[in-house]
Amino acid sequence: MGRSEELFEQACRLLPGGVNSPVRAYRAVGMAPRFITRADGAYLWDEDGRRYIDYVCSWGPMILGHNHPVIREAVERAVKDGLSFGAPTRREVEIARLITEMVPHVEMVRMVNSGTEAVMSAVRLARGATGRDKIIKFEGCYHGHSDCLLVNAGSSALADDGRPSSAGVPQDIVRHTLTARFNDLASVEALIDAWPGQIACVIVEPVAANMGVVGPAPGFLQGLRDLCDRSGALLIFDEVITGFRLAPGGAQQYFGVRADLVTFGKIIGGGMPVGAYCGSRALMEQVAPCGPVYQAGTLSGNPVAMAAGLAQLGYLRDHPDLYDRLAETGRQLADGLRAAAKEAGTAVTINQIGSLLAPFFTPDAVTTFTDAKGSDLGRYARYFRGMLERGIALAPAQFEAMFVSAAHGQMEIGATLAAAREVLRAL
Ligand code: KE4
Repeated sequence: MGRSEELFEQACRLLPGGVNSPVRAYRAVGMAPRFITRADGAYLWDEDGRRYIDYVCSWGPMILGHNHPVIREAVERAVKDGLSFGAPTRREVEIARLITEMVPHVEMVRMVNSGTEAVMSAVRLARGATGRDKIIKFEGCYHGHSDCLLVNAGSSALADDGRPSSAGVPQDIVRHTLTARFNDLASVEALIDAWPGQIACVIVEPVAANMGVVGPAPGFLQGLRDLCDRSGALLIFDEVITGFRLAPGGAQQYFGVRADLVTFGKIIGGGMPVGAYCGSRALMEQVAPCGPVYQAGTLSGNPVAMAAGLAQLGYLRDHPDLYDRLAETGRQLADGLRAAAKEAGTAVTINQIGSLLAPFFTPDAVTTFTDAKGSDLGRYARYFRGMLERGIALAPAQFEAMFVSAAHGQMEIGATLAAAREVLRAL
């Protein structure tokens, strides 16, 4: 038994499922998770000293690669001045200014500690600002684990029958959460027509990255914008994954569609626990202490976390050419995986947008959550295990994404595709 297995046995006695977040337990891929000791660039090392090329990238934050000196040095400097003050600091002003400079249509920012908190707060603000209770989300989209969003959620909170995706969420809470189908504007319009004047917001992952990766059909996002404008609902882009990943200005810039509220996480913390929700001054000034929508947090805007986030966002602002390089690496990976699958005679559909991609074991196009669910999940699990054995760490579940970082170079892409050719043949 390896050291990861030994640790996992101990962990299962102390932590639910042996982990602090369900997907890390590797249940979807039928093996004990690797316990990681350190990371650098595109690589992870586990407790048994094995090295992996990492395509989880901490589920998105590590867009520059692990242990980037610009971020590490910023954190080392910040730590020397103390960890937390519970008082406003200069860095919170600086990162808020930077976000408003990089992200279109954003005038004000509130920092929180996770994507879940950002989305929960943005939905509360939408309800407070409109005086309406109903919200529309999309089946297969995941927006963190706050009660009203654990309905038909994707990724590790999977459930797809309109009931809460979790025990402990009262039906009375989720009755205000209506579910439409991603890439199906008619399903949204039907809900808006069924509840005239009652929809507070439509919340969407502009690129659905919790059902694997599924991009918006042409016109879908603009269609949501138009439906919101016509109905008085607010459009919330949950950019916890796409924010600062698709472009410096995120999905609003990448797709040219304006959201009323935008939520961030992951990349804006540079690896530290940070989330944020942002929007116009008119909306954001309805948040306490200047408005009636309450939200608070002991460690929100934590100085060390802000230092990491500022360093990473500042680097992304100063190196906009990085996005073309990340997209090119994504394309190279996607094309290489398609070629490997063809050579192996294995039916695989690869969806790729910028530095986000996902394989689906199906011969068919995957443009909806139904399509994604129709792919061969068992084959994905075998593919995952084969790649892990060859030193490639992928998302340990089909309904997740592969994340590419600036540290993934030609050597890493070549090694990944070589491993994929072997594994796909053996499938
Ligand atoms: P956190 O609370 O995990 O920081 O963010 C929640 C969240 C919100 N919105 C979107 C679009 C997200 O993808 C997430 C979290 N993503 C998952 C990956 N599917 C995080 C990994 C995990 O749950 O351990």
